[in-house]
Amino acid sequence: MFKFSMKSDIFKIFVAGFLAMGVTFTAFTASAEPFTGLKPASPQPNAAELKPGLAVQYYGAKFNNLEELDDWMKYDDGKPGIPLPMLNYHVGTGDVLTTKSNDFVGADIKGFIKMDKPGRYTFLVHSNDGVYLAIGDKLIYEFPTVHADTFSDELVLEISEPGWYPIHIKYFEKKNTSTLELYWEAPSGGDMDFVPAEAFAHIGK
Ligand SMILES: [Ca+2]
Repeated sequence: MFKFSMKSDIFKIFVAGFLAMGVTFTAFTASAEPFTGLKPASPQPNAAELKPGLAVQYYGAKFNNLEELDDWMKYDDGKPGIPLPMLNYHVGTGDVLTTKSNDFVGADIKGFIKMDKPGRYTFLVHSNDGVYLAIGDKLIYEFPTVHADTFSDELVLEISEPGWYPIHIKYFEKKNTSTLELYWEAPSGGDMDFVPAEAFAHIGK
């Protein structure tokens, strides 16, 4: 996608400029380190028990940050929602995820993501409002407060063991527009694009 290659090219020019000036990039190089040590689901889920998409539990309340959602979830079991086939919600002021509400939604999203080849997976999260993302029991990204549509930096995951990994997302939409998107570029190649529906599953009843 033009948008992403543009971002990466500007970043390279920016870094090259500073390197030419003799500036070292401790912070930048550290943030570019891949996430490793992710834990695949153990045992791996049985194909017969898997249903498409990610399971979601909804909490209808006004949240200003993820901490408020965490506190709320201790006292409210929430309501199960229609599973999310994939994370491609960029709906403006429309309904949030699979709810019939356009504001004041908290969501606890769980399931599995299939990374079927070893190697590097580069993810991007696009969010509005707060989001927390853990894969393989490791925190990958967090933007805990209210914000307009924002892309994460590139989040590189390096795995040696292919298979299903647990994925856990906490998300809330306070007001106005809402967005929750997850993109990846898999080691098999291809462009940065939405993580496809076939890479998501949850254990259904
Ligand atoms: Ca919003």
